[in-house]
Amino acid sequence: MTDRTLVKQLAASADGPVRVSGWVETVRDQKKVQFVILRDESGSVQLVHPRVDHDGVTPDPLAEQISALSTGTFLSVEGELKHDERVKLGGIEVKLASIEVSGAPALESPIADDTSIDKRLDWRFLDLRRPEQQLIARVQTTFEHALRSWWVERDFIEIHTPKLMASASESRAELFEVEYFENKAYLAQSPQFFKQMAQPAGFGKVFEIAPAFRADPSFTSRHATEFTSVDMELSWVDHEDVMAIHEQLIVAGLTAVKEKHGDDIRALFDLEVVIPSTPFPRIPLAEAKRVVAERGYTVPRQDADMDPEGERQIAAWAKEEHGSDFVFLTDYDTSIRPFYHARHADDPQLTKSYDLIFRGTEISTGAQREHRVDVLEAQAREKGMDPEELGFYLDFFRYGVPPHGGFGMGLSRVIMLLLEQSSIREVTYLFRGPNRLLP
Ligand code: AMO
Repeated sequence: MTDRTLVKQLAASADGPVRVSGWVETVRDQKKVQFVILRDESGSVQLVHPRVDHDGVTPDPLAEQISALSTGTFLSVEGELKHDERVKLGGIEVKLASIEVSGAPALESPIADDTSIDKRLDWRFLDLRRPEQQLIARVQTTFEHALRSWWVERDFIEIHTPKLMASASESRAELFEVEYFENKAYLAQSPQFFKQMAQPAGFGKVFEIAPAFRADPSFTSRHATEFTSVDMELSWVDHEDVMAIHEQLIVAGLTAVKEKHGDDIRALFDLEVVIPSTPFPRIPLAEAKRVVAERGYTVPRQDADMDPEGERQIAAWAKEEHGSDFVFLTDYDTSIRPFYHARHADDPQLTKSYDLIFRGTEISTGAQREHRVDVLEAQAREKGMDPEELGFYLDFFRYGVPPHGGFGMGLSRVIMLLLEQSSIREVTYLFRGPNRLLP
């Protein structure tokens, strides 16, 4: 087991004995020669066995073993690596000496590339074997790692806040309630309260990448009931500072993805990763609605957030006017923002908050927070929230607290939009929705 060579290492390896391990993609069982395409996590390679039994007399147990191989079976094989330009698949092949089958021979796969997404999700472990899916998972790893590195290099502290909570973390809507011994608990909709707690705790700058839960019954391409939330919160900033950091993080993430996977993304998805220039365009929500109206689309409720078509229209505007795939919508009305958002001193009807739109879909919300406890309490009351229930949170602001702000960003949404996938179902390792708890 120890001397396994990855398929991607074979090209640079010398001709001679090798062991490769992976799963069977295809078997071509010809009269004189047999071919197996073996795939591992790094690529695929051709295995070859010139039959010795084609005279119908000489015994050839290896040929029999190959004939019996089913697609999807995991194998470890030994053989002779040979570089040969004539081999289409990478100019190399492995002449088989022995095959060791792992586990039971694979049953026939119930899915194919063109199977519906729902059925593919039923068989997600098979669906994930596709090279496109493996690349999506690698892109996410790289993007997440680049953000984490950016933060760690700048002295941020990584926190892990509890996902079992005694109260709602965003609003009473979309809240999962669970039995908790004699009491009730709620699944965290966001790390909001506890990432803010790190500010009076004196941590200065924190981040978290963790699950968040929303009892959202919708079946859109961008909603899940459990998703990975990428969060940041830091002291001594306003919403403008948060936006400036946010765009730097996006640039860092996309630069890393382009460097590491640009060629593979081009080959598999026919896409170019574009590194956005900064600053991203910024436009107040009210003005954005006017721009969208001028483009011929009226957002149905003027007192509400942008609807999906409005988001697409303002993204088209940002692309045409500023050449940008990203746009910040700013200055949301207090009526459509949570109680903890800070408001403008000169226009208390507007919050110091923003949404970040990427290619026509919201990926993030950020804001400066209200840190004056009397104002915060009044804003909570105004939103019909019970200051009693929020007591633990309001206490964070009673014993000294710096001004602070941050954002939350949906990881799957970023990856979906980056790789132009049709749904977050395609890019989430295991999707959770109103009717999906398995696998
Ligand atoms: P918000 O509720 O806008 O803000 O959520 C932040 C981001 O999380 C993602 N998101 C979702 N992704 C998939 N499925 C869902 N059901 C879902 N809901 C949200 C989106 C969204 O932009 N506490 C604030 C953030 C902050 O101010 O720091 C919050 O949770 O990409």
